[in-house]
Amino acid sequence: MRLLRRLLCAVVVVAVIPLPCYGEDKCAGSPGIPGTPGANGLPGRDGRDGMKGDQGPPGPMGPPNGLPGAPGRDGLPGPEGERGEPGVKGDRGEPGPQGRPASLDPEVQEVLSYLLKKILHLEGVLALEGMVTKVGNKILATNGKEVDFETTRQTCQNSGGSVATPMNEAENEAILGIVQEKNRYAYLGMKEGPVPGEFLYSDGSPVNYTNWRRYEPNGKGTENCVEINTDGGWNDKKCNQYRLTICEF
Ligand SMILES: [Ca+2]
Repeated sequence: MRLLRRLLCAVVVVAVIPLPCYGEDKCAGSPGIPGTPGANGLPGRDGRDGMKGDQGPPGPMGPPNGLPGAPGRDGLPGPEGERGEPGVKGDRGEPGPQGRPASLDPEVQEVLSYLLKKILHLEGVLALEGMVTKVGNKILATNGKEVDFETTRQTCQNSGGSVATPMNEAENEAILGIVQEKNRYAYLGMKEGPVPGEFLYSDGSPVNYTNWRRYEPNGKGTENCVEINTDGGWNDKKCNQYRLTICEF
């Protein structure tokens, strides 16, 4: 009987799981064969309600003879339209109360004084940079370009000035300074009048300061403009030559 049990034990161990047996009298137990499943129990109680699901896709369009739905909500504002035509000009307003003359208004005088000071500073800076030459109340400036007399006149006028016109020796020297620096002759702001040899300022009045070179003017009506040379002397010259533009302000 003991032999039979030992044999059975060995068979089960080899057949199922190699559990250690180590030749003991009692062998460790091995798992049995699973039993057959039991019959289904009764249905459980209903669970609690789940969470609300997502909104479903829109349904298919209804038949064409259905009633129109309610109007939708307003859309987003559209882009800005084009500017409209200007309106009709309004009537002129009543004139305001009369102010004080500028000469008596201390505020105006203060502003003028401030501006004058600023302008003098700017003139000083421009002179320091060699961009203008100050002589008396005049400011002389050149753009470095050489053009004929008419272009010189227009250029100076467009800049708010006029062609440099020496009215005395100091002004002639100041113009000469620019002429020598650029080493170019320049036209002066005067032209020959109807009488040959008589030269006039741009306002038609006769020239009353001159610095003619020796034997000049000699054009006798054929050289209607005046140039200043690099020695400071004047020469009557045709007006279509290219000369350095020097304006005065
Ligand atoms: Ca001449």
